[in-house]
Amino acid sequence: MAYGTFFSLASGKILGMNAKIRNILFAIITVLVIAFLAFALPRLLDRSKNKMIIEPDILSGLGKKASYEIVNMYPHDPNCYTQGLVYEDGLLYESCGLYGESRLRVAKLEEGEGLREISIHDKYFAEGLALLDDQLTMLTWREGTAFVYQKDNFEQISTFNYSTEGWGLTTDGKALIMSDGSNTLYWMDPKSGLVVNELHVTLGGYPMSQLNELEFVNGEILANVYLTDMVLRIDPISGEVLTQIDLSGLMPEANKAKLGEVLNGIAWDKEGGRLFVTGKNWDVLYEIKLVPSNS
Ligand SMILES: [Ca+2]
Repeated sequence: MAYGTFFSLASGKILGMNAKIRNILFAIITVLVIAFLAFALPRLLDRSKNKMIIEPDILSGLGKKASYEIVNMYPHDPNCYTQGLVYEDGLLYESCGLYGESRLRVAKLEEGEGLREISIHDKYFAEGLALLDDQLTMLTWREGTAFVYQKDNFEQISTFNYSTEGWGLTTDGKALIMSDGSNTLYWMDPKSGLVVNELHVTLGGYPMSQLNELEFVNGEILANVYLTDMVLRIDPISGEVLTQIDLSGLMPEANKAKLGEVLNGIAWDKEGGRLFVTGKNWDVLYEIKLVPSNS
């Protein structure tokens, strides 16, 4: 039986409608099917395609303590007081802090030279940065304002407010995850900034504070501990520190004498399985591999 015949018989019998109404109904359903095929289906397929990315697992098997091996070194803007660092498609997006010097920039990984840069108003101290759905969200330190920019042209789309200090920022692909210098991480709605969950980070039952720049890797969270060479691997459900990663030895000589020019900035290439780290005003950005450590 042809679909049209079936539709006519079924709708006529069940709904008891005349031919005109049936034709209108048929037209509406046809339009809805076409609309679904044109708009919804490609998005569903695209989502399933994104889910097909197999993120290389670089964290399992590390144990309680880990160290690193340098895989590659790339140039980094020594004038950038790095606060947020994100990698996507060969590009590094970075927020640089300090009052009067804050900037948002993007550079090719291999070149370090800025492809695009915008200055942030003098009254703001730029902080953490996250990339979600082609939008960059950038925190500010004590100003309680987050700025949302279009990834491609740095056009400002919106702002939202939050009540704590703003330190690090990353995303699990749905929510933004923020640090504020304490041992608490905040899951926030990316549009409103409303806190939807809080996680208290502990090591052996003790709070681990000074959590700074963040990166969501393999379903877990990596966090710089401010003023140290330590990166913590954090269980996003329990808040427990799974691994203490010692990155001492990466800081360039030129930065050692300057207070505050510490390790800060973690970025993850989830397709290539590459982990990048740098520091405030460092002239180098490292690709590193994490290795178990007994010391
Ligand atoms: Ca990051």
